[in-house]
Amino acid sequence: MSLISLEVSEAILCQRAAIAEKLAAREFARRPELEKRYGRVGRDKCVQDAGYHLSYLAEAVATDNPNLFADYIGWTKVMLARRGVPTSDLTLHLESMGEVLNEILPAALSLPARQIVEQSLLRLPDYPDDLPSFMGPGHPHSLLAHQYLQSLLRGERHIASQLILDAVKRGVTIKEIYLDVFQRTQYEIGRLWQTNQICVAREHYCTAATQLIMSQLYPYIFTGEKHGGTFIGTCVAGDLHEIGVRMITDYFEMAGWDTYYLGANTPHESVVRTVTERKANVLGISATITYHVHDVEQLIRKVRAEPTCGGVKIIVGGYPFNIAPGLWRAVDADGSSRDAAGVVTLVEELTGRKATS
Ligand code: B12
Repeated sequence: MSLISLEVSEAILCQRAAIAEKLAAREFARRPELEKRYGRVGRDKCVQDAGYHLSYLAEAVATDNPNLFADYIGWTKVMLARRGVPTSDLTLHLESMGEVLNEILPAALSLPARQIVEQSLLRLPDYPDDLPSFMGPGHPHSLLAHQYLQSLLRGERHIASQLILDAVKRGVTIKEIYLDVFQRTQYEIGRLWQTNQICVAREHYCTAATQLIMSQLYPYIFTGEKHGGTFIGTCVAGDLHEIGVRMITDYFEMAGWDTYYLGANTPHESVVRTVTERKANVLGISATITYHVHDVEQLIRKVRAEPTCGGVKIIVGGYPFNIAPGLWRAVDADGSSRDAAGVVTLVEELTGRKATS
């Protein structure tokens, strides 16, 4: 991350509240019908959303990665379109954002940020306003995944659990269940929420059920021979998406590693202490929300600065690292893998330790 990019990013974050307020005021002044359509609550929501947009922008600027913001704007377009908000409102929002950045930040700092906003504005008409399903019939175990998802959506987690346990008895591997069923259905649940077809409570139910069913598979996971390496898996502080790194940790366990899974939102100091205490060989850090990428970078800096963590290899992953494939280098990690399937090979290359199974 270059010094100027970090300076611009920090300037956006320091002034985020002021920029968001001014932005909402400008939009509502320019389009008086917005007040009628959305009212006071809508206006407060607009300020809040503007704050989120600026956090994503700051991250794209800090990492010199305009795609992080562009991807987010594509996501926002779908989110809004499926809730009846026309794309013209988003266009106005981005135009106003460019202007307000120009007015609040010094010219040298606002320019790189405005360029990123303008690029997204130009691409906005090409972004789709809906998302295709993740559940097409051509995928491995698509029938099982479909039945699993439908059971969860009906609120029948006992049936979902039975489907999985029966599949394992038939010889479907844990790795297949993880990626072809759990990961795919979680992505689909996210799509259903994003496109306004299920509410957040249903997503919570499905996610909690999948975590429960993953635990039921543990007798199949903690079985193999160990080679003595230790892996720690954690979400970065602030990030609540824990299933991805839990899967990664379980893949390590199945490959012969001793694993230590910390779950969601772990404070940085605790991660550093745990790496020292467990004498970890590899630390895996997960971030799903793009505006947590700088937290990943800070955590890595803290681990690398601690002499008692010397020698630990650090790998990163999660949504932002998948949409921006070189991003792991910008946070000073040793590598990344887009999913659990590639992680063991990656770590064999980094550490020379071969999987035991
Ligand atoms: C469940 C869920 C939640 C739950 C998480 C609960 C829990 N206990 O985990 C809750 C409700 C807390 C949540 C909250 C939010 N969420 Co959410 N969530 C999801 C959902 C539906 C599933 C996540 C999941 O379980 N995925 C399954 C796992 C297996 O996949 P994965 O995480 O990609 O992991 C794989 C790879 O990425 C990689 N990987 C991951 N980590 C690591 C680490 C290493 C070291 C390596 C090598 C690889 C690696 O390997 C993994 C295994 O193959 C996703 C949809 C999606 N597409 O993922 C949305 C999603 C991620 N959430 C989203 C959003 C917007 C949010 C919120 C901001 C919503 C809000 N306004 O409050 C908050 C943010 C909270 C926070 N501070 O973190 C958006 C993000 C969109 C974007 N463009 O950024 C998504 C994509 C939904 C959507 N389609 O709109 N969410």
